[in-house]
Amino acid sequence: MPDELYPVPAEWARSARYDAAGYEKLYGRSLADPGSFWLEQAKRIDWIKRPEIAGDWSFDEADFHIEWFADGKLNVAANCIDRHLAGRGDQVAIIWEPDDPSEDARRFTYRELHAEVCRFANVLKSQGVKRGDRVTIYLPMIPEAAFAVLACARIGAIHSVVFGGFSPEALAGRITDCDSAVVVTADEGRRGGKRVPLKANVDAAADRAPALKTVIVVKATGGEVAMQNGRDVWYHDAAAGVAADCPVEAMNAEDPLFILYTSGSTGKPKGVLHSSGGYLLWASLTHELCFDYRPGDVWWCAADIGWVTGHSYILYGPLANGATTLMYEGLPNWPDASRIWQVVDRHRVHTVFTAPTALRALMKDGDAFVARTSRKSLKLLGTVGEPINPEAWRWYHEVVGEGRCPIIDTWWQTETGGAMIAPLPGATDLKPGSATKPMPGVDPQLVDEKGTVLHGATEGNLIITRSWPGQMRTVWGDHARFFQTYFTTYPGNYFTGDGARRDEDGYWWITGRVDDVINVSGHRMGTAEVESALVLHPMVAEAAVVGMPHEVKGQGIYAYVTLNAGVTADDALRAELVKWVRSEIGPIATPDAVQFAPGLPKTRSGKIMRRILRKIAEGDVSSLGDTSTLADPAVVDDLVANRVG
Ligand code: 6R9
Repeated sequence: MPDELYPVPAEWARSARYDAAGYEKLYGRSLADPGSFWLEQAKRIDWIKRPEIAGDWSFDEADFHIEWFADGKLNVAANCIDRHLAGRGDQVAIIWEPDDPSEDARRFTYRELHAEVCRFANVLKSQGVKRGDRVTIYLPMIPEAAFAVLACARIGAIHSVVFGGFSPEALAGRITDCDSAVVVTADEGRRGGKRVPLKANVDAAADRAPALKTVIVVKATGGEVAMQNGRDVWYHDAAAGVAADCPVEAMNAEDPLFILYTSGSTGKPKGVLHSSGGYLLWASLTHELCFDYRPGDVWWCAADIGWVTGHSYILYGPLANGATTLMYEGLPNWPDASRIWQVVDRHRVHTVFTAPTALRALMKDGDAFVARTSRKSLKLLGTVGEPINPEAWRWYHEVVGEGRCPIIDTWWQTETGGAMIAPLPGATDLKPGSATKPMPGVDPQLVDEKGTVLHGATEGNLIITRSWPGQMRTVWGDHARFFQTYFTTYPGNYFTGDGARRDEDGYWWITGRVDDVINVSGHRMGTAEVESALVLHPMVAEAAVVGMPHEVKGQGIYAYVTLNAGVTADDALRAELVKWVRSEIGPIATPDAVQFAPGLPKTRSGKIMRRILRKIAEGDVSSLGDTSTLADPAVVDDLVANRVG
């Protein structure tokens, strides 16, 4: 059966920067002559010193290095703010929509953003932050989150944003790993009418994070918090004494811009490190290509700043492009399932960029919540974070976009800095569920288990054969792990950890992770991370965690737990373990099912056979495959008999 095809709407074909031929030409040039192609692209950035070299890299072990525009100098914050002051200083840069819809939105022009960021930068400096220092940002989705991030970029400090949903334990680990002496937080966060005790979480984390010396606290809700003398500083007090102007630091293109921790297939989150020049170029270029952003458009990426999507597409990409970017404090379905579309109407949003999990949740609540809003301002819709099922795609297209807005499904990763495979609205005919075609400079290939490159329409593991400017540069503090994780499975290539299919039209379909990472509501969770949390519980002897299909989250977390001898397995303990994991990692790691397992299926060499555990969690017990290599095949019968759900 041929795939459903949604051709480029005539209006987009006419008006967009690139049509199909334009894209092919751009892509062809990017691969044929990368040196001159990327130096030309680099002109979209304001350089303090213009680079004369583009990419200089090798994925081979003997000569492993990745550099882009290494002789260039720039300041990322100046690119996102200062360079717009002359032409669009009075244009709104950030629209902030509060959690509570009865409150007024706030708007900051580029000129106001400049003053706010300078002030924040001066506060950081007054607290001793210098170029190269790490600053942990643990804030809700309030304007100060944007100011803090950009203030770091302005003075050359490296920010590490930690999602506000992470536990004190997870926060402490991230502060310690990058040796960050300063944390920026708020009294409390607000989401869906509920308060999140951010400052109290920092207090709890501080006991386990000896590196931490200073906590800068933004007053967001006015909630009661304990301030520790000599360590804690109210932001508004510190800001009262500083100037609203702060010179920019001239950074080398390869200087680090930020660290963002992400789950991998081993227990400890990796500090993904991004560069200044290459990253900014990638965020800005992909924002323009995928969303054909035009001056005056209101752009809304409905992610949280705590994830890479928020970094690249709420802040860096759109602001580098002089956009009006909307920041939303709350949840997509609060107070009800029409909130997103109400916000669209309230601010005349042109593009919404969100995750399939949010769409599936809204879809469940029914079309009436959408239909009661106008959405006339919308001209483009985007998705990111996980494969979008065609049903959700069609709902987004028909019900939300009333058939007129192309759906831009962007495949990428924390590691890639920005979109890697995605359609261009004026160039690419769409197929629901396919991320379609690669961005300029991106050369994806499929390989089999042995690393043999596969040709034509087929399925395999997804590798990227060459470097691109937005590629991560290292794992903070562990360069060997960077090489080991991404470049040893298929030597000479970057391994994404994803599986994919390429169809007869050369379209790419991402099929999901092929490693021990699961994707819960568009968020990455390492199964090993959840296992480590479970075995910390005094009653747990062993744990194995796998993904299971989940109607809204995409994947849910299914945990098999072996208890210590003599411990009684009951529902109270099950509930306690779920709570335990939430408090160890955070609500995003909440197990959806906990099965008590007297034994786990292991090979004679002691390796847990996850393939079998996955099948049982999926409910697919008729095809467990060969279990004869197990040390004790009988455990499988028990697991099947006591399956949860
Ligand atoms: C940006 C982001 C990365 C993993 C990635 C893949 C999955 C992201 C996707 C997608 C299918 C898409 N993923 N976008 N799968 N289609 N459009 O999500 O980064 O949190 O690091 O997750 O998410 O499995 O490997 P990150």
